[in-house]
Amino acid sequence: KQEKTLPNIVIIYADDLGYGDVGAYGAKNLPTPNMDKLANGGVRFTIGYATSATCSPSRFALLTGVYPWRNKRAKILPGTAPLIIDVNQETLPKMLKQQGYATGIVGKWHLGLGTGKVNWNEHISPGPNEVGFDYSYIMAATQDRVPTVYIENGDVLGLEADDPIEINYAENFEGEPTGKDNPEMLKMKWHHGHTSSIVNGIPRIGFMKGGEKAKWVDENMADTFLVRAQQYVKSHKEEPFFLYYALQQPHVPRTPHERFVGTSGMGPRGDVIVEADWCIGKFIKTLEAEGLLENTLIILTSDNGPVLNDGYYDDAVEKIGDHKVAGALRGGKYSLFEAGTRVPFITYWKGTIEPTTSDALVSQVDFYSSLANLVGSDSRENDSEDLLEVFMGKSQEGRSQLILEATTRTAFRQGDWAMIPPYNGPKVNKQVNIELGNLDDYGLYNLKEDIGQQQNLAAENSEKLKEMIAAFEAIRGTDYGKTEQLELK
Ligand code: NG6
Ligand code: CA
Repeated sequence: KQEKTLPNIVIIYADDLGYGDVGAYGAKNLPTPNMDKLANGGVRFTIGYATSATCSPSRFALLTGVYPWRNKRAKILPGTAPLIIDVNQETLPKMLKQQGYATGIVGKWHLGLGTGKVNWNEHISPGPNEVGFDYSYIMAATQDRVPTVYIENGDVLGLEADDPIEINYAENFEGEPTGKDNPEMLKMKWHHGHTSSIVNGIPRIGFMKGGEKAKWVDENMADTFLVRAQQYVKSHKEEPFFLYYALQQPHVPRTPHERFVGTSGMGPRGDVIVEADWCIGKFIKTLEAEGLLENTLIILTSDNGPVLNDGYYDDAVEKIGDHKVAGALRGGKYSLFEAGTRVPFITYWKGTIEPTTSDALVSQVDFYSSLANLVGSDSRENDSEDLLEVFMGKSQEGRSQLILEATTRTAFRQGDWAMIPPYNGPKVNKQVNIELGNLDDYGLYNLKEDIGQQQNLAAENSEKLKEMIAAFEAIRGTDYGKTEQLELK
C-alpha cells in the first residue's frame, strides 16, 4: 500500500471514440461495461470537450493547457513531423514532476519527434522524455502512419543494425510495394489515402523501408500497450505517478486481436471498442490488485469525435446498424458541429468522487490548471481553467465559454449556445461522409433545446449572435479565417 498523500493520476485517452460509443452515454448495442463502471461510479460529464476535432491539436492542449489554435503547427502531423511542443514550454507532466510525480506515457504520441529530419536508427530526441515524461513507450504518430514501430525512451525497439529504417512521406523507395500498386498483398483495402507502404498486409500513409524486425503487429498492439501500462503501475506504486495511457482504438486501421473479432457484431470498429473496454477493465484490475485504486484519479476521455469510414474498407459503415456513434450530436471527427469535439468525459476516484452526472461545461484544456491545484502546484495556464471542484463532482460550475476547433477552423460555445462563423470549403467531407460545419453565414444554435443543431437561430436572434461574436473575438481575435465577404447583417 502506498504511504503517501498525493494521488496517482491516470489519463486514459481513446482515439476517435464518439459521444455515443459508450453504454453510459447511450450506446445500446455495444457493450462497454468497464467504461460504464467508471462513468457510473464517477462523474459522467455530458458537456465535456476535446479542444479539437482531430488528434494532434487535442493532445497538444491536453499536455500543455494551451489552446491548439495558438500553435500554428498543432494540426494532423505526418510521422516525420518535428516535435510541436517547445522543450522550454510548461507541460502537465513537467508540472507534476515538480511536485514529485513519476511520469509516464504509453500509447499514441502524434506530437512530432526531433527537430527536423529524424534518423530512426539513432536515439530520437526531443520527444516525450524532453517535455516531461520520465518514461515513454509510444507509437510516433498514428496506427495508419509510418514508422510502424514502437519507440521506448527515444529508441526504436527491436531494430537491427543491418536493417536500418528509412522513412519518406514524399516518395517511395525503389522496388518497395505499395497499397496503390500491389492490391494483391493487402489484407485490408484502402478506401482513400492509405496508398503507400504496406506493413502487415495493411497499406499506410507514408513510405517506409527496412526495420523488418522492429515492425509492430497491429493485432497485438492493444495487449502490448496494456502490458506496458500495467508494468508502469507496478513499478511505480511506491511513489505518486502520472500515467498517460493513450489507447489507439478505435482509430484506423481497426485491427482487433482475434479474441475480439466478431464480438460486437459491428465489424472491426465495434470489435476494437470492445477490446479497448476490456483493456480498461484489465488496467483497473491492476490498480485494484496493487491496492492503488482508492488513491488514483482516473480520467477517461477521447481526443476527438467519431468517424466510420476513415480510409479503409472495414465494414464500419455496412455493419453499423442502429448504433449512433455520435449519439444525438451533429457531425463527427473533423467537424465544427458538436460531434467533432464533444466526447465521453469521465472522472473516477474510488472512495473520493461521489457518483454523479454533471452538465457543467468542461474541456480537456482545463486539466493542466485543475490538476495543478490537486497536487498543490501554483502553476496555472491562461487558457486552462482551474475546475478541480467540478472534476471532483463537488461543483457544477464549469466554464462560461470555450473555443472549439476543427482542422484549424474555430467556433465558440458560451452557456447553452454554440456559434459557428462562416467558412469556405465543402459542406461535407464526402470521403468520410461527415458534415464539416462550413456554413455560408453564421450559425447559432441553442444546444439545450436543440442538441442536434438542426435550427440555425442566427437570423432570428441577432442580439445573441452579436454577443457571441464579440465574446468569441475577444478571445480568438478577428483573424481566424472566416469567409471575409460575409458580414454580419
Ligand atoms: C487523415 C487520414 C485519416 C486519419 C487522420 C488522423 C487520409 C485520407 N486520412 O489525414 O485516416 O489518419 O488523418 O486522425 O489520409 S487523428 O485522429 O490522428 O487526427
Ligand atoms: Ca483521433
